[in-house]
Amino acid sequence: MGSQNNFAQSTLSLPDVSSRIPGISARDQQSETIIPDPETPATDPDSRMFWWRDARFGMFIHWGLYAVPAGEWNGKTGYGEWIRTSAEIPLEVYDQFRPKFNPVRFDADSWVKMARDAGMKYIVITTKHHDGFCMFDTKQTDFNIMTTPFKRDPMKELAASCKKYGLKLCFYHSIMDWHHPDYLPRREWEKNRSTHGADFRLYVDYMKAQLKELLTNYGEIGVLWFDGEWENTWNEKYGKEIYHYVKSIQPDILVNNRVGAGRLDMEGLTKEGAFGGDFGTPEQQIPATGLPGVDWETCMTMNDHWGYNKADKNFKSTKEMIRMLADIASKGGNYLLNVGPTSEGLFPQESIDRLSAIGRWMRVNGESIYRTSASPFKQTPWGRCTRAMTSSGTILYLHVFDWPASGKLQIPGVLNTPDKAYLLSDPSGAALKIERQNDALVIFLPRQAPDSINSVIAVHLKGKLDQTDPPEFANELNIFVDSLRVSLFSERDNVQIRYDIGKSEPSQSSELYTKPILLKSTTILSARCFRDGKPVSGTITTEFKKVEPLKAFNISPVSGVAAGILYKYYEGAWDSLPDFNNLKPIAEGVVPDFVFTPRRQDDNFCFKYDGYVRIPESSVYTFSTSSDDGSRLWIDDQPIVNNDGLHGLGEKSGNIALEKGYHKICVAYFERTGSDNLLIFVKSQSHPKQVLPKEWLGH
Ligand code: H79
Repeated sequence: MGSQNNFAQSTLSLPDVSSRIPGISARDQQSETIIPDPETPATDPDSRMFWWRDARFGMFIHWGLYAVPAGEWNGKTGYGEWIRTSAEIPLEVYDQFRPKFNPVRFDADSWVKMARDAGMKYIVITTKHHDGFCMFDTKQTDFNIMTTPFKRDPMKELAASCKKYGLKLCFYHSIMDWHHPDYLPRREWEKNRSTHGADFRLYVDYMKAQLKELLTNYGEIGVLWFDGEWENTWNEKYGKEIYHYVKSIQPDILVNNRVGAGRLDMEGLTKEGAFGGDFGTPEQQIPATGLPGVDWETCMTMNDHWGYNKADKNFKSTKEMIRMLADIASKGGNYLLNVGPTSEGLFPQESIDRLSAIGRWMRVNGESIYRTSASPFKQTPWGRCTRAMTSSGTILYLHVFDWPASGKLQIPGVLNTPDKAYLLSDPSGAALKIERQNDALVIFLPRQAPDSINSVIAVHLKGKLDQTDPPEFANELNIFVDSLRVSLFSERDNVQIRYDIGKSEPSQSSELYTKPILLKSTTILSARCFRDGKPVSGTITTEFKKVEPLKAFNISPVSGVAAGILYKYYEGAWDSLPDFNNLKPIAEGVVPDFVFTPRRQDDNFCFKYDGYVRIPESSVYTFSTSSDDGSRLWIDDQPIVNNDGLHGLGEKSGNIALEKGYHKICVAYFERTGSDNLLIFVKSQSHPKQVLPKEWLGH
C-alpha cells in the first residue's frame, strides 16, 4: 500500500464509522470490509469501548514541574516525576520550579502530529501528577500552570490540535496528591507538614471540582486515566463515586481500573470481585498470554523514566517497541507508549526518532494492528499473529520476526480454504504461493525478509476460522523423581488425541490417548489432534525428565532436630533484601514458623529464618513465597524462590527434586512500609498446595 499516510482520514462505510478509528489500508477499503469479530469483546453492546479497542496504540505524555530539574537533584541524576518525594524536596523548595517553568517551545500541533505520524490514535497526558501540580487552567488551586511565566493552558491547545488531527485526547489524573492540604497520608519524611484539620472528604470534593473542569472545558475526552490509588485513604467506595461522577458528565468516557482500589500489583489487572473500571493497566510489562474478555492496556516508558530525565539515555530500540506493539495486539491489548517532554516543551530527540521510525512501519503495516483481535494460536514460534473478520472470511496477519531460512512458513491447524496471501510491504500485493499439507497451510516466501524487524503477511481465508491448537499436557512440571502420570487434553470439541514416543508427527496409526500415560524414565512425547481419521492440528512435543533428587541430611529425627526454626531480626530501610554478611541482628532465637515476632516496629524490618524441613517422600516440590514486600527462599543453599524487591502482596515459586528426609531451608523477608505479609507454601505431585506445615520444620 505504499507509504501514503492514511491515518487521518477514514473512508470506511460502516454504520458506526464515526465512533471508529481510521487506519485500514487502501487495499482493504477497495476489496473487503472489516467487521467486528463476534468472538471478541468488540461486539460487546457496550460500544463506548469500540474506538479504544480499535485504536490499539496511544501516546502517554508525562509533563509537569518535574521537567524543570530534569531528573537531577543535589548531584544525583536518577529522578523523574517522583522527584519531590524521592529526593525529599519540601513544598516551598519544590514551588521554586514554578517561576522556572516556561515551555515557550511547546507546540500542541507538532506533538499531536508526531503521535499521529507514529500511528497513535489517542494521547493520554498528565493533567496532574502525584506532586499535585495542575497542568491546566483550574480555579481550584493556584498551584497550576497559569501561575507560571508560561500562563497558557496546554490542555486547551492540545484539545484543539487533537480535534484537528483526529486523535482522542485523554487525561491522566493522579489520586495521590503531595500538595493538597486535605490529602492524606503525608509522606513519612514530611515531618513539618501538619495534618491538623485535614479532611480527606474535602480532598475528594476538590478532585471532583477539578474533574468537572477537565470534562467541561476541553470538549470530548476519551479516557480518564487515574493513578496513585494505592494508599490506604483511597477505597472502592470513593472509586465508584468518582467513576459515576465522571460518567455523569461525559457518559461515553472510559475510565481505567486505577479509579478503584482493586489493582493487582504492576500486573495491573483487577482482583476478582473488585471494582475495575473499564480496562486493566499493566505497567512496564506485557501479560504472558491474552486475557479473553478482559480489556487492558500496557503503559510503558521508552527509557527508564516517565517524566523527562536528561541523563537517561537507556532508550528501547525501535525494533523492541514495534515487536512489543505486535505482541500486545496479538494478545488483544493496547500499547500506551510514553514520552517525557522537556521544560522547554520539546520531545526528547531520541523519542522523536523512534516515533517516526515506528510510524514508517505503521504506515505499511498498520492494518495488522488497528481493529484486529488476539491471535487464535497458542504458539507462533516465528513471531506473532493478529486477526480480523471480513464480510466473507477471516484475515490472519502473520507478524514474522524470525524469517524462515527454508523459505516456507507453516501454519498448522488451519482447515479453511485459503483465498490469498501477500506481504503488506508489497505495494502490488503480489500473491504468495500457498499450499495445504494436511492440517497445515504452507506459505512460500521470498528469500529475504522485507523488514528485519517485523514483516507482516496477510492471509485471507474463506469463511469463519476453523483452527485447532495442538493438544496440551495438563502436567505443570516436566521433571519427576520416580514416576509420573502425564495427561493430555484439547480445548477443541470432537477431536481424538494420538501420541507417539519420541520426536515425531503422530499419524492416524499412532496410539489413541484414552487415559494418563505412566512414565518411569525420561521420555519424549509427541501428540496431535485428529478428526475423522485426519490430523487437524500441529504437534506438541515435550520431554519429561527423570531427575535425581537432592540427598537428604543424615540426622536422627529424634535426637537431632528440635521443633521450630531459628530467626534473626534486623532493622533498616531497604528496597530489597540486604546482604546479611554485613549486618548485626537486633534479636535472634527460635520461632514455630515464619512469624514476625518479636519485631519492634511495623515498618523497616527484616527477618532471616534458618532450619530444616522434613520432606515426607522423594518427589519434585514446588515452594512459593507470598510476601509484601520482598522475600527469597533457599533449599540446601540453592536459591529456589526469588520474590525480592518492593511490592504489594505478590507470589513467586520455584521447583526442586528432594529425597525423603531432612533438608536445609532458609527464608529471608523484608518490609519497608505499608502492609506486611509472609506465607510459605509447598506442593508436590501427591500433596496439593498448602501452607508449609509447622510440623515439617525443625532446627
Ligand atoms: O505515572 C507513572 C508513575 O509515576 C506511576 N505510574 C506511571 C504511569 C507510578 N507511581 N508509582 N509507581 C508507578 C510505582 C509504584 C509502585 C508501588 Fe504499589 C506502589 C508499589 C507499592 C505501592 C501499586 C500498588 C503497585 C503495587 C501496589
